[in-house]
Amino acid sequence: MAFRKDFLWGGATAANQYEGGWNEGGRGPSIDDVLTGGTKDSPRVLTYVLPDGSKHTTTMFGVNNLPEGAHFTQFDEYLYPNHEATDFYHHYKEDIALMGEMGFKCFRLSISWSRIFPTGMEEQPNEEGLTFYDAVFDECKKYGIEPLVTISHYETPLGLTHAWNSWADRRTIDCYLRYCKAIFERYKGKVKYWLTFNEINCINHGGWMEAGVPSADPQILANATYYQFVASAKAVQMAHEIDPNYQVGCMIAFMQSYPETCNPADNLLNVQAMNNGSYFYMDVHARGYYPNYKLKEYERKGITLDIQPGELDELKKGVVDFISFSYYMTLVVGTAPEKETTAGNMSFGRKNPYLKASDWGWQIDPTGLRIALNNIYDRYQKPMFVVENGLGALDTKEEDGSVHDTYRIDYLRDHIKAMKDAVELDGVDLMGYTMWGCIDLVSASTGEMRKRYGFVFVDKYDDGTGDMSRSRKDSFYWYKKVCESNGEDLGAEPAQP
Ligand code: BGP
Repeated sequence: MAFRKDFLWGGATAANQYEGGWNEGGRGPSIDDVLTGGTKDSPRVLTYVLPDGSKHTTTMFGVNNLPEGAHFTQFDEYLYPNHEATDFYHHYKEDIALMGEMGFKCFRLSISWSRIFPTGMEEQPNEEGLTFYDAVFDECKKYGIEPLVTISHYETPLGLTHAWNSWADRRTIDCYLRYCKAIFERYKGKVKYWLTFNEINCINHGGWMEAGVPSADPQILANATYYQFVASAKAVQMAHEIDPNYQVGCMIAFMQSYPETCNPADNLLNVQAMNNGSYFYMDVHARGYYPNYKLKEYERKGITLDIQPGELDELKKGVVDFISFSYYMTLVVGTAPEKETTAGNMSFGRKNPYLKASDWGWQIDPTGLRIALNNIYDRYQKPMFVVENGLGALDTKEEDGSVHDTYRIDYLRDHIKAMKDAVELDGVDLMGYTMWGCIDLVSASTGEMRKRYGFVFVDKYDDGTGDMSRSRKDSFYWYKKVCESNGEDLGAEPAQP
């Protein structure tokens, strides 16, 4: 058998895209509650008012230099898909039962920070919020499902942004640690696996989504990143003190890229792209110090870090127990003038003529996953966890509720096969696999519902309609066999054209 006996097969979600119940149970607003819907061609926007009452919008990736006194809020004329999302808040029993039926060993979810600390700054947690996740974890236990909890998944409390631009200010470290203490103590014995920040490297594409920072200024974002590293390192130590069984990981959107040609200049560019895009973040989390290539870059750009006495030691003491990452596609970098570009997970790049792409332009590359697993394991020799992978696609629900998503099965089969080769033939240490968006949810980048990832279809549409009913797609039955056979039964390969 290729995979470990205790391999954690499952699915992944995030509260902001899945949970809904945005104004229930004492929850405060998060940075996603002021994000409208969008499409791949017309970006979602943030809505805010100025002190004179005038209404404004800005794109979330372009948000920078907002005028003084900007206050983010909802406008009646827009839909905010994350408010209701796909309503896990009221469907958690049904959804976890479906996960149990598929044979999940693991369910990755995030805790909504503003459900526990409504503005992020309270001294005491919101009991109603804590109780909700007690119920969720108890439900998981019924089915023998191990929760994997992301502490911060693109859902910083909006109160922190209004107070001091969130992670742009070091006071957020203490707020985050108060939140960690509340959940580490409360869920001791119920949760074992934690991730400190989702896709922390996505701060490279602007401060809003990852960190609630309304800025794209490199100096501000360098410190916001540093504060999160310090917070993560302290959280790792705190977790181990509260429960020595706790396993804490980092989470990076792994941007595997290739040089466009064998021109050494292209290869050098690729090394730099991999370092800046992904490895820098893994290096600090897994090794406990800033790599020289980043320190030199900061020196060249005149960027300074707000390092306080003792903090560099904290980074060393708080290295993570395992490395997790999301993997959807690969990119190409090159020095020659660009011919054709394509989209990717929070990224854009050159077109790879050897690969097909999804409906959203993400280049599908199972072999790239094997390469990524080898590269990461070689660099750190720590256990790895693929905590996101999947295909966002247009699904059609038939009248009888069925969804024939063979394209999704093909995508997942090929990626699981690549993981299997990395384990069996290359000997990497892999703990688990949680497929992204196991129950349909709102897309993070576009805010669309029609970009679906799930094994389970949720009757919810981009115009806000739908009765939220759940139905099993063909991939549901396929994944059940994968879980039951510990990855041995991947179903028949599709016939070659
Ligand atoms: C990752 C995020 C997820 C998720 C996924 C798919 O970047 O961690 O939150 O949404 O990508 O992306 P999208 O929803 O944009 O298709």
